[in-house]
Amino acid sequence: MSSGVLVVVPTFNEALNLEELVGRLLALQPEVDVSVVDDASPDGTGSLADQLAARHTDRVNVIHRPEKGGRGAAVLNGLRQGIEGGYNHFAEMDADLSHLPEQLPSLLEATVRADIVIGSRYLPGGEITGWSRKRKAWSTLSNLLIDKVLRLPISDYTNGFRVYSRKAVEDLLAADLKERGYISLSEWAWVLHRAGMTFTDVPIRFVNRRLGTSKMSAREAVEALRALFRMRKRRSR
Ligand SMILES: Nc1nc2c(ncn2[C@@H]2O[C@H](COP(=O)(O)OP(=O)(O)OP(=O)(O)O)[C@@H](O)[C@H]2O)c(=O)[nH]1
Ligand SMILES: [Mg+2]
Repeated sequence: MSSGVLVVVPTFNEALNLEELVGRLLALQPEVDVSVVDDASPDGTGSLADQLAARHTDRVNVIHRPEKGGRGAAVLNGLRQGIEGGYNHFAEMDADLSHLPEQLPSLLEATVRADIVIGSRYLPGGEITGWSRKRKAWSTLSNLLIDKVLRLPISDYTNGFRVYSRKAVEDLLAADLKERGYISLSEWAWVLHRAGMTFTDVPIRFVNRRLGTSKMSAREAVEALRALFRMRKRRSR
């Protein structure tokens, strides 16, 4: 049984990024283990992940899901398995190297002051590199909109670079979660805040993906907006 840190990495078509990401994660101090959750990526990410797991049997694990089922649902799968594996802290991050593995230790250090540590692009010292002005504006706007509805003590609702305590993940797994896509990040923060969990955020540098393509689609964006209104309804009950 492990007592360390498990990093859950959701993947869909990330074959061009995964090997570098896993290599950089395995080089970190303190050591972390990695769980790749792949949704039957047509580009072979799943078999690449299997090869990495075979190379690092005790540190890399792969979960294969039969079809693309959303970033949030994939991460939840990895967290569930990690709880069974006995880990004490759980990180989640994107596979496309937008989240720098080398910044994970600063998130882990902050676990002394809160149950959930959020890597934030919007704190002083945080930054986004490589995004067009339009994309930055959209991200800022959606963050403001979500904050208007949820009003949580966090500065970045949509960045999937986070660390959770074991207790936070246990609460999450017991909660009535409705969302599966990117908006899960906001739903989880909301649910955990209601459960009395504490939050802190740490500035991070977000680097636009250089390889592979975005899975964020207009459909995901519309679904996220719908989800936000569902949460507003649930909040007023
Ligand atoms: N397992 C799984 N992973 C997913 C799914 N959708 C997205 N991902 C992964 O979630 C992470 C974030 O997705 P991205 O496509 O990078 O989304 P984004 O960061 O908003 O978009 P870009 O800035 O263009 O990269 C990546 O590691 C994706 O491979 C999904 O349905 N299932
Ligand atoms: Mg990305």
